[in-house]
Amino acid sequence: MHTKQRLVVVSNRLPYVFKRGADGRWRTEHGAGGLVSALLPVLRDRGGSWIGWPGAADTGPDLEAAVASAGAVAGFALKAVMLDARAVQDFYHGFANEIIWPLFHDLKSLCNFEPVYWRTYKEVNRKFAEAVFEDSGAADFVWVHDYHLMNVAAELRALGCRSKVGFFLHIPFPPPDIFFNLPWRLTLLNALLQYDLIGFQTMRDRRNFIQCLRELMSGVGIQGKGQVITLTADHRTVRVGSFPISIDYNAFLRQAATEEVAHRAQELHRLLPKRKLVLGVDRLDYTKGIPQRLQAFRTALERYPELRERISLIQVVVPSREEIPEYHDLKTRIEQLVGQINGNFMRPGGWVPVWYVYGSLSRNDLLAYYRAADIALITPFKDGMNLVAKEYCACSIEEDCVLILSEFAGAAAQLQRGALLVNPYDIEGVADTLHRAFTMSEEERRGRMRRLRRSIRDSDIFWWVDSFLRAAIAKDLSAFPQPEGVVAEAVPDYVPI
Ligand code: GDG
Repeated sequence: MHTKQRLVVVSNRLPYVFKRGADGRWRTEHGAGGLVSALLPVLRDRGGSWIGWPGAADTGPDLEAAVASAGAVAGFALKAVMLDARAVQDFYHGFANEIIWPLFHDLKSLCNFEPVYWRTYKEVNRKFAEAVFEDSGAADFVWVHDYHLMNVAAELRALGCRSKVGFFLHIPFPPPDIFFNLPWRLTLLNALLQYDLIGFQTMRDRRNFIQCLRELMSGVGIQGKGQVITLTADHRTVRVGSFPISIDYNAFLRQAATEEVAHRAQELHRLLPKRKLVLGVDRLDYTKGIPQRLQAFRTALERYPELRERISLIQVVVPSREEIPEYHDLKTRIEQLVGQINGNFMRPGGWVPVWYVYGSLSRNDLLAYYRAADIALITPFKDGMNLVAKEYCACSIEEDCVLILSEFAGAAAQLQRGALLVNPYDIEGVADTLHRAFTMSEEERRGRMRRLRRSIRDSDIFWWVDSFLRAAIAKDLSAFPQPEGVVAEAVPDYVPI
């Protein structure tokens, strides 16, 4: 994009959270997360706007005014797309979370292919497109985010929009045998091809997308190789790339080094003394593999008695979608397993094997857990990237700790040379890897963690924003290196016993 080309960011949620206070007035909170902190300076610098849903089904002119004044403070325009309760139900809870989320995470048995969800998805995407069209000119670059808004470019083209439009998918893209279950598969692929640039987290996601195109559509041409390639389909040229998202490494490092975080981390070691701390941090979600991780921890205690009293698992579960039966059942299952493990192994007045936290942590507390943990155990069945893995490494200032990571997290493609990769379904394999991490020499721990931190530092969130925006206009597509160590396919390096 030109140096000062206006940027229009479009995401399901605005970068601010709007809540009505007891006095009836709207309160505005800055949204957390790397994406928001990386894009705010770009928007302030180039000018532009952020379009999204303010997150409240309770609409009205006073909410629009609250959104506009939050934008005035932020230094760029904020524009709300208002959704009524039915749209939130059928588009957000329905199509996005009961169809695309499970399907794209390879869990098709959890999908509810309700036709009304698709109709509402199209309506809501049209509403977003209308807001973008009103707010942008042909010279602007429009950047649409994530699976809630895959149809926006198609709706924009139908309105006559000629801007360049890019799309980034934060979750995985499934292989053909999974994707083909979607009743609206062809329409959705055609809709994606209306973007000028499509970004995926990994080469694997990009390969899956291209295989779906090849198997469902005839005459898709592919030119180039490397991080960004060009597709020709139906007289359109579309760039497709893999851009592994990252974190604001320096901000995590700085905050982890504060007195406050160091003090809280020491406090954790004082409460759980003379043992190694293993950490899991996840939103309550069936893709995260939490019950299987607990089973692996139990298996490790059974197979390796020397770990007893010398290791504790801190499992933080952040509440999410609890009103949905699958999530409620998952929570019950996790709590049963924690109870069983503690019941079987706990010693009166002493060691607690699993320290379970159900709730959202403050950022300082989260960083204190990262700093205190000797081993991070991150075992999703499938994950677009997994930022917790990168944040853990950034906060591991002493560099004396181990990352155990699922081979099915997008982050594995970049971090496999420093992390211990595992198959999250292989309970005994994960247990053995936990033992390996526990007994690893200090030299190996430091060598691996240094390598991980270097790769994350060198390709942080600012690198990610810059490489996506450059890929939209670059003349020479061969000049897009992947972060250090990225491989097309991550493979575990443990040998099952
Ligand atoms: C998508 C994809 C992809 C977690 N617990 C607390 C807390 N967190 C923060 C972490 C981290 C974020 O939440 C979770 O990051 P994930 O990477 O797991 O991603 P999601 O936002 O769920 O979703 C994912 C990502 O998009 C980016 O493209 O990596 O694969 O699913 O930043 O720090 N923060 C606080 N308290 C907590 O208790 N303050």
